[in-house]
This record gives sequence, C-alpha cells and structure tokens, in this order.
Amino acid sequence: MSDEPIFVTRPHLPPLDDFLPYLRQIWDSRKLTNNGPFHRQFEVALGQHLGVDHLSLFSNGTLGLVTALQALRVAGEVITTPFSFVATAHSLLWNGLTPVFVDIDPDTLNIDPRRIEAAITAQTTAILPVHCYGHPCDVEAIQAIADDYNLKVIYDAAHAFGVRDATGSVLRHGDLSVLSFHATKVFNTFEGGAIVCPDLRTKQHIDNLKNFGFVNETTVVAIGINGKMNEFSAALGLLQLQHVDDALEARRRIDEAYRDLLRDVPGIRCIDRSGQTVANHAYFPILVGPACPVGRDALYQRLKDEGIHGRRYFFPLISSFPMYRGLPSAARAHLPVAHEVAEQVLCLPIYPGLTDEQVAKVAQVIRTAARVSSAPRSTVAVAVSGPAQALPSGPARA
Ligand code: T4K
Repeated sequence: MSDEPIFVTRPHLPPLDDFLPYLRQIWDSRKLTNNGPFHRQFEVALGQHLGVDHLSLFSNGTLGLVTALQALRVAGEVITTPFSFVATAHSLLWNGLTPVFVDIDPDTLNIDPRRIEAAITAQTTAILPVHCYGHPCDVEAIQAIADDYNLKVIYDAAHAFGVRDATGSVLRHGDLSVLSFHATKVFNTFEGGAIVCPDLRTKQHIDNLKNFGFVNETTVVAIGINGKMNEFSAALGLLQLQHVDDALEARRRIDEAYRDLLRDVPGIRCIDRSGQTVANHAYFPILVGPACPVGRDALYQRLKDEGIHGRRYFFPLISSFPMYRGLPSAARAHLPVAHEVAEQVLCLPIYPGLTDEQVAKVAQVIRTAARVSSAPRSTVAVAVSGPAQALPSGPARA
C-alpha cells in the first residue's frame, strides 16, 4: 500500500483533457467573467440538476451568505448554531448582526428546533440554520417557528449539494439556501457557491447585489458587492455535473464500508442519516464517546501518526472564538450538547478515489487504538475505481 498521506478530502476533478476545450473557448472569446456564456449555461444546468427553479451563482459560499442576509434586509439578532464552520457566524458579523447561539440536537447535530423559541427576542429577525455535514435540518419545525414569529430563514446549505428529502431538494426550504462549491466540497468549481431563491424577482435582486448593485451600465440600485463566479469556475461546474452522480455513489460506498468496519468498536458512534431520502455523504463524522478506550484527540493523533489526516470539524465551536465568546448565548452552560459533540467529533477521510485499502487502513488504526480485535466482523469492498460487481449497489439512499 502507498504511504502517501490520506487527507480528510481530496477535490474531485474531471480528466484534464475534458477541460481543455472549455479553456480554449475562454481563451478564444476573452470572456473571463461578468455573466459570460459558461456562467449562464451552468446556472441553468445546475438548477435542473438540483431540482430548483432559481439560483444565482457566487464566487464562494461565504459571499453568498453575506449577500443572502443583505438581500433579505436582516437586522438585529439572528439565531444560529455554534456547531458549524466559522463562515456561518462571520457572515452575520459582516452584516453588523448579532448571532444568538442555540444548542444542537444530539442526534442530527443540527440546531435543535425545540430550543429556538426560548432564544427569540424583540430584536430577532431571522434564523440561520446549517444542514451540518449535509444532514437536513428539521425544516418543518423551523418553518413553523419562523411563521409564528415572522422570521426569515436562511439555510447555510454549504454541505447540502444534491441532498433530497421526501419532498424533493432540501434546498427549497426557507427563504434562501446558500451552497458552497469550495474545493473541499462534494461538488467543486475550484471555489464557488450559489444562492437558491424562491422566485425570479429575488434572483434578479441577488444578481444585482453580487454585481456591485448595477442593473445596467449606468444605474446602481443597491450597495452591492463583487460576488460573481468567473468563467473558469462556471466551465468546470458544467463539466463536473457530468461526474457528480458517480462521485456521490463512490462516497456512499465508503460511508457504508466505514459503518460496517466500525460497528463493533466500543464508544464510536457513526451519525444516523434518517430523514434524508438521498444523502451526499459529504463528511464521515464519528463521535468518540467515553466508552471508547481511546479519547478523541489521542485517536486523531494516532491516525495522524499513520499518515491519516482526519479533521475535528467543528472544534472549537464558533461560540468559543474570541469575537463570539463574550456573547451571552456563547456561554458553555447554554450549549452543553454542542460542547460535548465538539469534544468528541472526528471526520474521517471520505472522497471518490479513496481506495478500499485506505478505508480499511483508517478503520484498522481506529480498531487497534480502541483495542478491538484486528478482524472486522465483515469486510466490504469499497474499490471506488475498481470493478463494480464486487460492490454494494443501489442509489445513494440513507
Ligand atoms: N458554511 C459552512 C457550513 C461551511 O462548511 C463553509 C466552508 C462555508 C459556509 C463557507 O463556504 P466557502 O466560502 O468556503 O465556499 C475547509 C474549507 O476551506 C471550507 O470551504 C469548508 N467550509 C470547511 C469545512 O473546510 P479548511 O481550513 O479545513 O480547509 P483545508 O485547506 O485545511 O482543506 C482540508 C483538506 O482538504 C486538506 O487537508 C487537503 C484537502 N484539500 C484542500 C484544498 C483547499 C485539497 O486536497 N486540495 C485543496 O485545494 O476549511
């Protein structure tokens, strides 16, 4: 087996030769950005792929979040989760908003809707939940609260590309949903993002906002920003759409293999994905509980010593960072579940191209560290580039 380091993820890219004709077109046309032909094609193709009617492409997910909050004129306090990537809350500070952290559900690791109501004040105008690791939030409960209190709901859907629940794309919920196509995501355009909008009018407003507020050559109608996706990213996105289903299927098999290989390790919990009709297997988080003979940080280090670079997403909690820790809602006593999870979580490597040997190696290091017999109960082949007949088949269902 190769001794190359195994990272938590590796960007999925199409064959370079397939991308060269797109580059040639960009070179020939000299159209590099500002709503070029690839941008227009990709926007349409992506909407069709995701099953949403209106979306606006962005240069990254963070600018998408910042702009979504601007577009809905969110003010005052916004209820959000502390268990996310720091960009979620930073988008609030960039808009002069006050984050109000609410604890998470111990099963889904998403914001706990049962705790939202108690956090609402006269200043609350919106909820910013995150479909963490691509697991859908309890969208119905969140919407019911938003309706009762007249709050906007903006989903940070950075992890939720392609995720579907019983009613269709999870991206159709709330007032807006924001995707990320960063290199580390299940679907990447090098860097990129998108805002999913409920109607054309909102999309047009957001299109203006991401282009400095221009509506034509001489008219500026809003304090916009530069959030536009360039032609290179849009062209890559178009090409990536041809490969994304295979990539998600490869991830599904790895997810299934980890679950099988880690099933009998004491104190290790894999997160249940019930509620998703179609999952995207964006991350493979495990929780290393007290019943595990090795602690989370020791396990993280043991893996690292073996060249396996898992990540403790999302430790520390956002509420622990200096710019947030003074907020009343950031108090540890207020967020017991989030703290416990952040201290136990470890995301294992998962990406198309991770071989069955590598998956087995990751599981074996964990089993050895936890002093479980080296022979797993059963073995699942996960050769994502190997012969399909040896592998579990079927659609990417949770
Ligand atoms: N909301 C949520 C919930 C998010 O998770 C994120 C981003 C956002 C909003 C903001 O969306 P963007 O503005 O990014 O579109 C990474 C990503 O930079 C970040 O996009 C992502 N979330 C976050 C969860 O993870 P780091 O600092 O952990 O990335 P980094 O560079 O350490 O990469 C992790 C591993 O991936 C590396 O060890 C190797 C591999 N890698 C990474 C890159 C960038 C590659 O093989 N090639 C690459 O080009 O934050």
